[in-house]
Amino acid sequence: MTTILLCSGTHDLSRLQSILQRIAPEFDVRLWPAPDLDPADVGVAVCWYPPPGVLSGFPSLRMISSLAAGVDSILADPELPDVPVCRVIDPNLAPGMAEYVGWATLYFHRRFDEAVALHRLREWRTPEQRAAAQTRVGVMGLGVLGLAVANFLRGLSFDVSGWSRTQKQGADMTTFAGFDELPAFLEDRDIVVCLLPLTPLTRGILGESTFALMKRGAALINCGRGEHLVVPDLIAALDAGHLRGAVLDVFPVEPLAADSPLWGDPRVVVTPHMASAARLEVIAEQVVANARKVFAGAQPLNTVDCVRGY
Ligand code: NDP
Ligand code: OXD
Repeated sequence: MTTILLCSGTHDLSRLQSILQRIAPEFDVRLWPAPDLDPADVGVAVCWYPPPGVLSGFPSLRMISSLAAGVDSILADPELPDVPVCRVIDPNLAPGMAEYVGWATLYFHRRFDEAVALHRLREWRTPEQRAAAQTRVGVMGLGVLGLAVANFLRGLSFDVSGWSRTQKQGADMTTFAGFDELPAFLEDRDIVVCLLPLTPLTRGILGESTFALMKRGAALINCGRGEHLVVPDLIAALDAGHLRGAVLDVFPVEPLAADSPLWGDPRVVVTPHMASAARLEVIAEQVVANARKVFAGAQPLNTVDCVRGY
């Protein structure tokens, strides 16, 4: 019997194991590490932060699946086997992300950050208010999530533009592409949202040089990956008054370390990687559908380009 191996160095995947066992009895579903497992039986690996090198130990592997939208933790493995790598696209992920970014955008646009600071001081003063159409939001990454977020914000009347790697035709909003157009994209944005995948080109993109391109008083929302952000550069930009504040959902090490300066910084909102998540049932259904395809000789769905990194 072919084994589907669930492999994470950071998360307990036993609930996903139960669902997979129930819906795909033709597979043996195991949790890594499984010392009694014959490595040659493993045909599919479902991963979230797999320890580097582990996947290269399975000679019959036919497919690797992320259990989420992002695949960065899989592609980071220097010994990654040369098999298709897939991701999960839960149709509810984009609406969830739109809610989260919608909230964070309103937080800055309606100046709740200022209102909360005034509350702490017991000071009754109305922060400046303006119409949504006067607040310019820039969305970095116009993929499944970035486009959904951009459209949601446009529905709230914000002035939205987007930035991606390749040119977008017919996006019905102003778009920019590539690093050459990053300055023009950023220069007038009041709020910048990062929904990029983590790749060699995007690692550290939220750092000093990008902040220098942002207008004074702009705010940052990062829902991509923690490694997009250079924390000391953010703190320096906040201290200099260049950036106004940040809502951060993702961190290079999660949970965020207890001694991180971000916890106590009143200009920063820290949330525990909660912006949006695929449901276990959807993950299980998509993994099984893809595993069945692969063993029937067909191409799996939602594969990523391992060279491009997303
Ligand atoms: P997609 O792969 O659908 O889209 C990625 C977008 O980023 C594309 O528009 C792509 O451009 C753009 N992009 C990639 N590289 C570059 C670059 N070098 N310069 C400019 N643009 C670039 O990803 P999703 O929308 O599905 O997800 C994005 C990320 O969101 C995930 O990788 C994950 O890290 C994060 N995420 C976070 C969650 C959370 O709860 N915080 C939940 C789910 C995902 P192009 O269109 O030209 O290819
Ligand atoms: C994802 C995530 O990549 O939850 O789906 O971060």
